[in-house]
Amino acid sequence: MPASAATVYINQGTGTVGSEWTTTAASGIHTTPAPNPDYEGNRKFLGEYNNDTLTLSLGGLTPHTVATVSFSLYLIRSWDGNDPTVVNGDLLGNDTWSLSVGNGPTLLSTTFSNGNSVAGQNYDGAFSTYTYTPWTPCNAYADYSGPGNGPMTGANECYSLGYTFDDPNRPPNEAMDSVYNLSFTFAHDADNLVLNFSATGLQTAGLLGLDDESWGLDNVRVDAVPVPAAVWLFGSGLLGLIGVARRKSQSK
Ligand SMILES: [Ca+2]
Ligand SMILES: [Ca+2]
Repeated sequence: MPASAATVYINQGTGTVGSEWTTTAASGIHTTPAPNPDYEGNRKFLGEYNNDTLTLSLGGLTPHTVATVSFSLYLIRSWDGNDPTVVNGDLLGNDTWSLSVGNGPTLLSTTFSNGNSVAGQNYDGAFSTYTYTPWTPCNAYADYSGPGNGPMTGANECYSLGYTFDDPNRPPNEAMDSVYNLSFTFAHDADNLVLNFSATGLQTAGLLGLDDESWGLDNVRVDAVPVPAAVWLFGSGLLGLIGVARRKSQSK
């Protein structure tokens, strides 16, 4: 981000959920249960959500032409990516997470997998910001050779939040979560901004609901890049030159 970027919103997930957030589900601050000591300690975040939409509505933005939204996406338990398997009429895969701008573009709509040996995910890491140095790629199955990108491609953290899942075909109470630090910059000049964070295709109450597949947000930050003063100066200077040129041509 340029130095002139103005931070207009930060939510570290440490307080109550502000009125700028609306959601299709019960909203709250959750605390990670048993964090991996290799990472930071217990974290508070907005969640947990299932096939829900979480909307952030901001108003009164200063004049700007570009906005950036960045955040940590927590993917919890058994996200299946593109798994085509159907169990009891329920498709395991097509586990999709999306971000769109209200009355604007879809910034991301893609599938994620937290470790499914038969199907990968569509997310390829394009919007991940890697903050750890040196950054070690997370990959739930490093030798994954199936279609799509391997599970956890582009994740900043894996097995770090302390969530576990009991899959009858896997070791009991297996650690299963991932964190993606994502950032999107897009053209935007309205004085209000609506962002819709959502998921679709997740297993719901018919199976295990939130104990099966869920997600949350942390460290949400929106930056609106002000129209630089230099642009205004250049613009008025240009108008002045045009005025001079016009007067010169009229004096001929
Ligand atoms: Ca699952
Ligand atoms: Ca699923």
